[in-house]
Amino acid sequence: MAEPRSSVTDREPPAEPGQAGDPGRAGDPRQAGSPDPAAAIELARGGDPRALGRLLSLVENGAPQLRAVMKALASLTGRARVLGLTGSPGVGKSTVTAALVAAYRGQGLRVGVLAIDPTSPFTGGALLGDRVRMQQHATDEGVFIRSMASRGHLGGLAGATPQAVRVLDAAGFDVVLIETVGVGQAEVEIAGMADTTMVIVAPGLGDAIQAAKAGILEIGDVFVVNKSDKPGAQEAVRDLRGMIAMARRGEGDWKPPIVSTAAAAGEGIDDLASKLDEHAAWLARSGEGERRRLARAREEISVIALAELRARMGGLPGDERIDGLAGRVAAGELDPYAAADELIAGA
Ligand SMILES: Nc1nc2c(ncn2[C@@H]2O[C@H](COP(=O)(O)OP(=O)(O)O)[C@@H](O)[C@H]2O)c(=O)[nH]1
Ligand SMILES: [Mg+2]
Repeated sequence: MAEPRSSVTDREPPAEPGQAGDPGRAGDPRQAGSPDPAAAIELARGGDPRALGRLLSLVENGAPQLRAVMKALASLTGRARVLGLTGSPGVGKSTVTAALVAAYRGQGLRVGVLAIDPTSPFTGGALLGDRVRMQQHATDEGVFIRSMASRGHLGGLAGATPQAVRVLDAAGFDVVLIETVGVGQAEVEIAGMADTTMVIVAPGLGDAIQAAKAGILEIGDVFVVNKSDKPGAQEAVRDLRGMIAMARRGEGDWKPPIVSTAAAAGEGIDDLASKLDEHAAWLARSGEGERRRLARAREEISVIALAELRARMGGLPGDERIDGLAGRVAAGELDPYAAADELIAGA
């Protein structure tokens, strides 16, 4: 666990609960058009939530200034601990997130939260609910919460999320929590952006089984059976234990623990935090932490490169280059592989 950064204080009043994540503000030119990335970064590092919000809007929108911002941020990143939470809707991800925020704040750490819900990219009810639940932290200067939406050109949320993490990391947040809905491949990818991924299930609903089906069993470093105050919690733990035991593991591999929580009552959160610490220690000891960081950097590069290539190639109907090639392919004058080569070569 990193040292608390008590020297970093917020000079500005904290954001309103709905303010930071309100996509409506992102389209405001006064908000998005940050003229001086260096100044915005400096303000963000000083804890100014509005400066942070502006930088994250640049990320979400895939704005042209992003390039300069990321260049300026690069040397400031690599410090934050990134923790992912995933699981089916309603299992208690936001509640666990809020409880972890409280636990880390208790340790004097600054905590950033990215709430990602691809199923409701704009102002969905779920996001609003999350904000209300997070309200206890809304007046805390050491906490910054953002609901992420992707309207950008950076490969969607898979592209935008690591850049948002970079912004929070560079702004001096010790811990970044990423909440994602575990319902598909994109969410599995997003979970792969964390140092440690928590897979959360709840009793009943056959959630443990669903987790296995969705393939999120493999990505869990720590499993959480939340709502342990409800009937069926022990069965869920047992089911999970059976499924985890079936996974092939080598000598020295991490054995994912199962933690029971009743997050709404704050129960089991200290235990969860200590399991997260154990995993962090294992990441450092085994070299897996470094391996994951490299894998993440590789993924970031290829997502950006592919998005850039796509933008340069055109490739959309109405684009002259592809339309010309399409005519020749349709007429049988050119094969599609040769046409693709030509398109890439001209990019
Ligand atoms: N009984 C019980 N309810 C909980 C617990 N944690 C969360 N909930 C409730 O479950 C519902 C969904 O929680 P939420 O955190 O929004 O789930 P998410 O969709 O996974 O983010 C809310 O009504 C919470 O109050 C818990 O530990 N016990
Ligand atoms: Mg939630």
